[in-house]
Amino acid sequence: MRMDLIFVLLLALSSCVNARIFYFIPEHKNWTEAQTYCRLHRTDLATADDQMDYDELLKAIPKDFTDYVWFGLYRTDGTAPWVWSDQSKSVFRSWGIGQPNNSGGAQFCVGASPTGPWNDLECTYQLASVCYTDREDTDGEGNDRRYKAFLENPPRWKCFPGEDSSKGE
Ligand SMILES: *[C@@H]1O[C@H](CO)[C@@H](O)[C@H](O)[C@H]1NC(C)=O
Ligand SMILES: *[C@@H]1O[C@H](CO)[C@@H](O)[C@H](O)[C@H]1NC(C)=O
Ligand SMILES: [Ca+2]
Repeated sequence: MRMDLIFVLLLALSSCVNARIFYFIPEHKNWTEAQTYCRLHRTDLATADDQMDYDELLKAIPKDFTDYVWFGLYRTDGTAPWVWSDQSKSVFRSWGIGQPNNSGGAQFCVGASPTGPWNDLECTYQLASVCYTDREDTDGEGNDRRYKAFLENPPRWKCFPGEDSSKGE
């Protein structure tokens, strides 16, 4: 195989790795308490890089659960940008229709509906939450990660769950 092609393949593999394991925390906490808990027991409140990552996050929520859950997105006031608890640069967003609406002027933390859409909420709400750990922390072997493959018809990249030959960083 040509070297440049191998390079492209490796890049694609690493960009497709699901680097996180998500954990549902059922105890109701305000956003700050949830953040403290996640930083103490896991890595941080959950970050999602893309839809596939977010789908994994949602899978951590029990099937019968219907309330919003806290994850890592928040802002410090009504005009500040939305940022992630772990300082991730992720631009992935999943706002529900009409959200964020900063209803009442103090909705600086984001709740994820178990069906996917986000709503900005008061950080004082007591909700369940989702934490994450870096997969590398628990699985140095690179097993059970996603891999990306090029499909020819139609030509496209597609991510698959399963074994991944790259070790990731
Ligand atoms: C803001 O969104 C909430 C939740 O969806 C909704 O109940 C509320 O009516 C909205 N408030 C305003 C002012 O649009
Ligand atoms: C969360 O709860 C703690 C402990 O009761 C409190 O000190 C803190 O101010 C609360 N934070 C928010 C954002 O509600
Ligand atoms: Ca709202």
